[in-house]
Amino acid sequence: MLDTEKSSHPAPDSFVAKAHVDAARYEQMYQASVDDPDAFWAKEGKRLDWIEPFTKVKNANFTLGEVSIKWFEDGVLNVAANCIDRHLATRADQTAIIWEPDEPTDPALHITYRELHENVCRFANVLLSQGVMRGDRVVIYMPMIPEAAYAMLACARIGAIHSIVFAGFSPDALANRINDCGAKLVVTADTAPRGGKRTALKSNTDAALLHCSDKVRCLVVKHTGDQISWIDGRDVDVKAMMKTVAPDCPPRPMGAEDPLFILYTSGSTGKPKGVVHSSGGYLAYAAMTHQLTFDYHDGDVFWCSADVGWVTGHSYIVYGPLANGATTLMFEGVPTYPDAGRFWEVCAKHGVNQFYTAPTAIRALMGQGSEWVEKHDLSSLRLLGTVGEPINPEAWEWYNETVGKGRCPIVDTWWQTETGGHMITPLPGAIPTKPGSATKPFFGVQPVLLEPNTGEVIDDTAAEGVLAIADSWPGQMRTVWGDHARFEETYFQQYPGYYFSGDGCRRDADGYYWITGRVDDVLNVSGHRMGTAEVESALVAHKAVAEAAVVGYPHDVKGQGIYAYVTLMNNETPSDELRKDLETWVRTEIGPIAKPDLIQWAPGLPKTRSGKIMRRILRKIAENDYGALGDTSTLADPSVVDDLIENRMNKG
Ligand code: 6R9
Repeated sequence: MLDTEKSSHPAPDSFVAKAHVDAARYEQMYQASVDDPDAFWAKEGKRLDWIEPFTKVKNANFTLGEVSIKWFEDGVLNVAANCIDRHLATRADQTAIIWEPDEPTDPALHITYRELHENVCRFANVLLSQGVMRGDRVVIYMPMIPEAAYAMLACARIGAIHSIVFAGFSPDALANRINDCGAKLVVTADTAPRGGKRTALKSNTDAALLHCSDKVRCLVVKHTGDQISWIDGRDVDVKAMMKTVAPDCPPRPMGAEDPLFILYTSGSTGKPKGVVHSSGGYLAYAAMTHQLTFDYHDGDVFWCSADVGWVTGHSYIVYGPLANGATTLMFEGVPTYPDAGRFWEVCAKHGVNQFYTAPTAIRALMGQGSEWVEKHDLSSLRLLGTVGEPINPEAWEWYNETVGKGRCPIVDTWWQTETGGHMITPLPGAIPTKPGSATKPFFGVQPVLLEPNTGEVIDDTAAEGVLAIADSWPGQMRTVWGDHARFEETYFQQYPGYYFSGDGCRRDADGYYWITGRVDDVLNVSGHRMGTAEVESALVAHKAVAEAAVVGYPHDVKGQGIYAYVTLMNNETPSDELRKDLETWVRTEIGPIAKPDLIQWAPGLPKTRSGKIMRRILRKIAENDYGALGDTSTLADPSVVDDLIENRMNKG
């Protein structure tokens, strides 16, 4: 076992010499950012081009009942113009997006800023022709293809609010999101190739739209040419139409606080929340974190392997990099297709300088052996990053040694859909890393550890508690779409005066932060967030199921696996067939990422006398940790616990 707290990895001197921020500058800038946030962010806000400059900087109130977050509120800008137009004078012929297709034998695309401009303008004109107006919502359900970025930026250009739904979600999940945000239009593609398989996006969209207003239009990108059904008057062939509309479309002036996008994410209760992000503050924060966390310099090739369906793809494939005039790589495929060397082949092929991925991918590839990495020339790599979940020291060491050859700093970035950008992360030239620690706060971020029960701030440097943030930062979410009360309840109620992250955290004697995982009923499966309540409600919607309780358990590759305890209806009998049926059922209700890894038949669930399921106990059983079951005396029927232990799924 490594003593990770003591294992400190400073960046090589040659890296520090060129870095945007070194140790002294980090200390000085961090202090300035918390001493006088208005002055600090007034300067950083000027990273963007403003149509009307802002005169106000920060205006935030975390008081329950009055929660309001505004940044640069009287400024006027356009996000697409910041990501494209302002670069045309100096870098029109520079590649903005490198697109790497699923099949390595298909040609990659290099899209210049000039081409990006024309494609986004044409896409925007298609949206306008379909009656999409400022403030309207557009749902994007797309493969990882350039048109996904065009669609996002086209919305931003005309002031429409996009909401991307990850292409792995089911028609039901898609319909719920279309309806929740009242989208006027859905952008999709015929099919999405991934790892040599195809997801039928158009037919999923057809199925979803059966549950939506018949006014919702459907723009279809014919990407693979696979056969699809077509409804005249509702469906529009985007590529064909892009050829007929004008190649220019003026960017619409937008208020800094106008919503840029909505992104649905899971919480501990209820249906997924529509997290709303702003235009000005979000973009300034995404741009700044992209430049400083990854130490991005002009001419570098940056690759974030996330999907644009997640916040990581929004901030670090599209908005952050493009606002900085970067070259950003977009990959359609998966790490293991056609073989476990694909990531490294792509890094070598395109001369990637900064590579950003999830611990689950690193673990999966580590399991395939180092020879897949060693086949490829990774000398272009200068920095590696991780996001989405805690990284275990073994995976960290492998990433560091085998991929980074010990010379690439690893930035372990802690942040959330809600935070818009990195919150706790090493700045690579400034902060020596420790395997498994997200290290120190980004500028303007004031983390505090709270005692979970009393909510008191823990002042000791070395401490453990729940992680909250004491003041606002520009990338913070502004509200839950259509439900501001839910925003306040979820993030500001339990610990008054703070933004509550939902994560547990330890701080070591050096002031480094170590995220220990969620303290609520949110699962993190392969870096994907999921509420236990969502999986449970999918299970109980099955006719054979009376009751279900879902918990996470440690999984070697996924970080957490989904463990479902299922109580069947009286007239049903457990069988392998039924188990398979339930797995398929959850896949169709939510999507493949929500499929339970283990289903245990539970004649009864441990409940308190008031009928509350004691998840703490179920978690311990799933973790194989019976010694720590704790007090079971408050259970209505303690004997159910013995039965559950007896019939546990992943024994040994
Ligand atoms: C960006 C993103 C957020 C949750 C978060 C935490 C976990 C993210 C992490 C991490 C440990 C890191 N998380 N980054 N845990 N170390 N570097 O992942 O957003 O999908 O909203 O998930 O992911 O539990 O609360 P999102």
